[in-house]
Amino acid sequence: MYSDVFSLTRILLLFTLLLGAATAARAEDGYDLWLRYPPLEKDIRDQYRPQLQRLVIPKSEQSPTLKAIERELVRGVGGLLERRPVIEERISDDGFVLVATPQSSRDVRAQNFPLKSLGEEGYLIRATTIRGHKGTVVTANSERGLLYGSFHLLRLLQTRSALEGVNIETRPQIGLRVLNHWDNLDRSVERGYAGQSIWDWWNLPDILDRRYIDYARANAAIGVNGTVLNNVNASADSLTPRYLAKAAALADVFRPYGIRVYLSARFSAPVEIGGLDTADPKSPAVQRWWNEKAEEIYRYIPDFGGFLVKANSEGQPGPQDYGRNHAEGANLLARALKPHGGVVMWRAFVYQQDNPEDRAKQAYSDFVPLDGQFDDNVIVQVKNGPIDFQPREPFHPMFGAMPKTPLMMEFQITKEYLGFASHLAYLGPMYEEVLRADTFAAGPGSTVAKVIDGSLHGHRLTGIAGVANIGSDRDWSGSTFNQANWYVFGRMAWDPRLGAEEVARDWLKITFSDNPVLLETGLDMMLASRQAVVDYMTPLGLAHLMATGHHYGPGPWVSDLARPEWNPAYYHRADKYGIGFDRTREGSNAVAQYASAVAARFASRNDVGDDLLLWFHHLPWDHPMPSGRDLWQELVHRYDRGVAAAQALQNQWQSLEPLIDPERFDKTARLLAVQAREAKWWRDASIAYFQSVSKRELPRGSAKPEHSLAYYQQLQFPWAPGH
Ligand code: GCW
Repeated sequence: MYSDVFSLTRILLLFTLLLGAATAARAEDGYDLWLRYPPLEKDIRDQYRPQLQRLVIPKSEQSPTLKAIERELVRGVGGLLERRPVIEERISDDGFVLVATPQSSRDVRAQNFPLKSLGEEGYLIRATTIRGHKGTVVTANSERGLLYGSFHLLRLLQTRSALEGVNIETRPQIGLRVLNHWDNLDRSVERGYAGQSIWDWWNLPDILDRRYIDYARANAAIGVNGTVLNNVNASADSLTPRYLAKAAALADVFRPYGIRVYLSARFSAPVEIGGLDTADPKSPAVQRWWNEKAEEIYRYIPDFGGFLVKANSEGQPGPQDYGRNHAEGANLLARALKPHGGVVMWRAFVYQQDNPEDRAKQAYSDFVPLDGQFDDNVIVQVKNGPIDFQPREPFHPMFGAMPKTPLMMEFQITKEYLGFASHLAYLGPMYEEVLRADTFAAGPGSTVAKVIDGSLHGHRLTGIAGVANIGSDRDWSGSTFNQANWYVFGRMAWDPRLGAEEVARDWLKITFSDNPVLLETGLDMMLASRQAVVDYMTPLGLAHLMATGHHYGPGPWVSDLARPEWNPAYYHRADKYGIGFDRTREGSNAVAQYASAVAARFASRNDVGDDLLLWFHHLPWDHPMPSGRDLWQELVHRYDRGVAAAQALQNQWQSLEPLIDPERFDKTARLLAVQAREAKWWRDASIAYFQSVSKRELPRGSAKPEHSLAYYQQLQFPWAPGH
């Protein structure tokens, strides 16, 4: 079966290659992501051409990865330089690119490159002279390393970086770099705003869409090495033989690209598809069921990565249904996977119905006491902030607080709370803000990045997940700029110390061009965009003010839902006197979940900073702000500032029209118009509401909301996507 699928894949690849030739002539519809290889500017092409004339990739017949590398380099170099490199067996002249491990090439062996520290996935790209010939070597300890190195080489060309004297050594700082698809078996995508699921579950495994290969290429190019195919709100059917065969077909396509497949496992699967009457982790029958299930899965997918589990969260089943804790639940699955080398990614996104404790505190309360009780192939997956992917949250207090347990980061790439696919919000600055946040867990410098790359507490199992923004839309992510969020996730997963700006610059060059005006304006737009969204939706540390359920648009007035923490009013606590959630000792004392230096800063009105002020403090409307305004005026000011920023994005983009192809220009322009309109809607509705509570006059110069509060309150969006 194995080799069959491989030959199928091969046919598919050939097909892709043929189609690829046609793509070049096609309009710029965004399909190519960062795998765009249109001809570079002539002077740059002329510089590169002599350096990239021949490709030397010693390979064995069986290696699909090396074939993928060769195809990509031929396509990439051929496209960018408008000249196909010749394929050679051995270095014969100057201008070679040698892609080989020390095992596959005597020339590489002879150079004695320092590969030890590069691990299984790192690589080295170096300008060198071999037997008198000048060229470039891409080398690594494994073919996967060569794959990543080859994509990096292409990136050097795409960003017009010099090859002369090039000397790059890099390895990923985080082991598991995975996308989480919240994709359902009916092809709907929870919180998906870019069409349907790209997984055509119904027609798998017989029909293999060519998108699967392009998906794998795009991910390999940024170093993503795993994908969880199905929604964490999982159907147990994903674990039935019928669906395992489908997942296996995808795993076969992804394997040459270094991408492993994982599945979300429903905790109650032994009952639902196993015919048992319990899913209790202490039941021997349940344990046996999971052990056998794991064996079965590995028969389909020999390199299966493992399970992602959402348990006892928002109605999902879990160990607590049987009086067991999260560690007991996670270990049940971990023990089934252990003999096969799989891991369990156990989510910490939990909050309980009827638990009166501040929602921001509940995950910590549930998990931190379990530190040290998880098996060694369990990694706990923690969202970046303690509530839920809000435009801005403080870092999650669990980071740094469980030294004996590997913790992985969960970012959301899809913009559930940041304007869906239509708003431009480059998430690089948000990821950077979280990764660089100092937990002080082991003194100053204990950044979140160091927690998740394992260096702070000496963990070898490390990971980072991004909830994908990928769908069946032609441009994959619903807009060109949304692609940048997938891109920056991958780049920062490889190196969490990278800056958002640096990645944005690369992305702009690859996606559009290296025109200096375009770069400057594009960077400005991208770097300002997330703060703009914060300002017009949830300024000053406010959170969760979105409308109910679908989370589209403002709903700060909502206060009548069954569970308190579903209500925006629970989060902002605005009344006649003031606004904000008191999380100091006088309030919920959530600050105490942070290391003392951080707790002291968050607990201080003066030191916490404007960005998180109302997250941690309930303050009177006339509280004086550093700007000289009072809190009410500052709030209105932030909303105004957000609207102005959204308008600025629109104007800046207009100025780029001559520099951008019509198709991508036009779609982006239309989306930016939507954003500007919706920013104003957010601002007007929020101010109308907060004014009805605060009874304060609008500051001078600040426009009255366009409509009455009642108008905004009656708007309904029953068909909003992703819900
Ligand atoms: O952000 C919330 C979403 C839910 C999601 C949940 C989670 C998959 O609104 O749609 O469910 O978080 O992360 O589990």
